[in-house]
Amino acid sequence: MKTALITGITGQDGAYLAEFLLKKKYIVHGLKRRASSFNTQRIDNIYSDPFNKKNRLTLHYGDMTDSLSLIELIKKICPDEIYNLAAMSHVNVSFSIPEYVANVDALGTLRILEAVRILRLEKKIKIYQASTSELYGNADQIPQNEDTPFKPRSPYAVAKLYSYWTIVNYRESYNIFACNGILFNHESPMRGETFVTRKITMAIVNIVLGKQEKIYLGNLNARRDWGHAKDYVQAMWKILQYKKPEDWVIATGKSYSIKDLLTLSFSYFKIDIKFLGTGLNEKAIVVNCKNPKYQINKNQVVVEVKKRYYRPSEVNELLGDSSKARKKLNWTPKYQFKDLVEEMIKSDYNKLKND
Ligand code: NAP
Ligand code: G4F
Repeated sequence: MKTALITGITGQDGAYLAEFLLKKKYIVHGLKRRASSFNTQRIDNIYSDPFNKKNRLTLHYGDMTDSLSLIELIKKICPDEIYNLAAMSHVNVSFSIPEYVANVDALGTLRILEAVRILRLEKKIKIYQASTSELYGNADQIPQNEDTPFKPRSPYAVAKLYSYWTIVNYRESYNIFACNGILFNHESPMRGETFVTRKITMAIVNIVLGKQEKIYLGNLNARRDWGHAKDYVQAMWKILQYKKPEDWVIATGKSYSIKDLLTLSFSYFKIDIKFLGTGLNEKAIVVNCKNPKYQINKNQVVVEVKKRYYRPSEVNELLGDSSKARKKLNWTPKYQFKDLVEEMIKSDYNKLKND
């Protein structure tokens, strides 16, 4: 039985990855930070009593800003694999708390690598680092692959760039099996509620349920390569099973705009929308609602743009070329964009209809 440590186990990816590894018969340890209210909802379905002898999932308090807890934990567990997923992962929020983001998203990775080195576990532990397509910023090259130069555009992306190169440096300097997964956006019903996909699926459900009139958004013209988190955690595992440590782009190879996402999401409820205006004056109105069950009026404004959701510097388009992973890891995403959006809407509908 292999043992894995997942930092960020309470997040979207951590929850899917823990479930995936438990199915592969791993013993799974997760680092969770202390919060004043429960932060383990995403893993409730796989959590069992720690005193149950068959239990293979254990949570430990710790924090990416606290070297001592990381060293102590890695020493105690001595895992075969570490998946470093913990991060302050919201790009827009990173402009408000850049120093904290550097501490967690950049130095946090250094702390993990140093813990492994100090404990002389370089030969035993493989490390996966949650790198990101945000590293590319407004890249000159579309699509982006492992050779595309990085041009980070936010404190989040700059911190992740530090982590990216620290992983490469420790691999080259100390021969640690350390890899970057450069993952493009991936979503799911467990996506955080302030990321644009989930913000939109929840708001549209609330609009058709008559609980909300419209949704306020930022840049509607940004494009992202959206995949399903379930497909992407499988790639993380495959990256650590490959014969040598390398860096990998994981993406679907298709990009859509925020407007595409809105149009598709409304169409799930048989509502047609139309966009009017530009920039901060852009909005979407209903042109047709084919389902009489919903109290939606023709010409109702359902989307408005607000400056507060614009970023000081935006990444306009991300589109990934994951040919390397498809060829060498035999990884291909199973989910199509439409299926992903439908799954998120259905899940939100079931959650919100009785609220
Ligand atoms: P997420 O849902 O925001 O989860 C982040 C996790 O990190 C949560 O468990 C969070 O704990 C934990 N965390 C934050 N600060 C911490 C700290 N100081 N100490 C310990 N734990 C801390 O993010 P995700 O979508 O699962 O993404 C996982 C990783 O992949 C992140 O590093 C993200 O930057 C990266 N990434 C994500 C995507 C994507 O599209 N999802 C794409 C590329 C890369 P709480 O639950 O207590 O908040
Ligand atoms: O959903 P988002 O906040 O995700 P973003 O910024 O692409 O970052 C996510 O993916 C990265 C991988 O590329 C991860 F590294 C990162 O951790 C995170 O998971 O925004 C997507 C796009 C942006 O262009 C944003 O400007 O949607 C645009 N947008 C427009 N209105 C909005 C909104 N984003 C948010 N969150 N909220 C809005 O109201």
